[in-house]
Amino acid sequence: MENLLYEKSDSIGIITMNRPKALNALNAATLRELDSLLTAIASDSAVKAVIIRGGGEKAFVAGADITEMQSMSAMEARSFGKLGQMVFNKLENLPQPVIAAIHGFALGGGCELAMACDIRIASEKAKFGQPEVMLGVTPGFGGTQRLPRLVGKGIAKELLFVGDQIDALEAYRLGLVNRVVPVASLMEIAIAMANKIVSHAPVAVQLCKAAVNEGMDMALDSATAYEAEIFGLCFATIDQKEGMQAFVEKRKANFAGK
Ligand code: CO8
Repeated sequence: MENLLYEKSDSIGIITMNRPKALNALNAATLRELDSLLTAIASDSAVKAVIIRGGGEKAFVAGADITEMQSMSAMEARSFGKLGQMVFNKLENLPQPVIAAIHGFALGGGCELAMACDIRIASEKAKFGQPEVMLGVTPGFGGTQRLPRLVGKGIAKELLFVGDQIDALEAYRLGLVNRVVPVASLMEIAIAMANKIVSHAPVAVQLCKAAVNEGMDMALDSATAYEAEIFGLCFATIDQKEGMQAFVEKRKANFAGK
């Protein structure tokens, strides 16, 4: 891959957005690489959690690639937007939980990438924003939809219309990120969280993710009915038997992921 790095550390897959000279801006080639990588990760049962981070010192991702978009026709821009949306939807619905470890700029498509992850951990130096209106465009990789779902309609509209950058503490206050941590500890804390997640029953974690993602788009009675189905499904796993047996025997569970 030209624009991404991928490494596996135990059962954690670590994706690094790797165009630091362009502050990891998302061009079509990067989105296609991410698409292929996510397809591979989705079917890799050895990977139980994923972390996405930005390469270099300055940025998580500073947006979609403006130089590539500059001369696009309306139809080309529409296809580019659809490519980004497809990849971010795939990321959001990846079976494994995904943590964004965000340092530096997460602007435009970078903020949209972070919002498609399950959990966002920001360094104290991270900056967030949807500055698209300053370029004469709207967000196009799901930002107008995921931002209000995370922070509410009014705050989302302010961020979208005003376009200001906000710092990590403000992003935390608004519910855009889960935690703010010192720059030097960002990856250590992200990996510790991922390790804690992977120590639990992987099928149960994946079903929790599916329940939240699917249920949020349903009426409450349908969503709770869906929850009952997947709760029942857990009892078809070896891990449910092991988890409850271990509790009764007062020992640590040893999950097989089945
Ligand atoms: N695209 C392309 N190149 C970029 C981008 C970007 N989004 N951001 C930074 N770069 C490049 C710069 O051009 C520069 O390149 P070079 O060294 O060759 O001149 C290099 O990265 C370093 O950037 P700066 O020199 O500007 O660094 P500063 O520290 O001075 O500033 C900023 C950092 C504030 C992050 C500044 O680079 C900036 O404002 N970047 C653009 C941020 C932005 O507007 N992002 C939103 C882009 S639009 C978008 O994401 C829409 C998504 C949906 C698309 C749907 C398509 C249909």
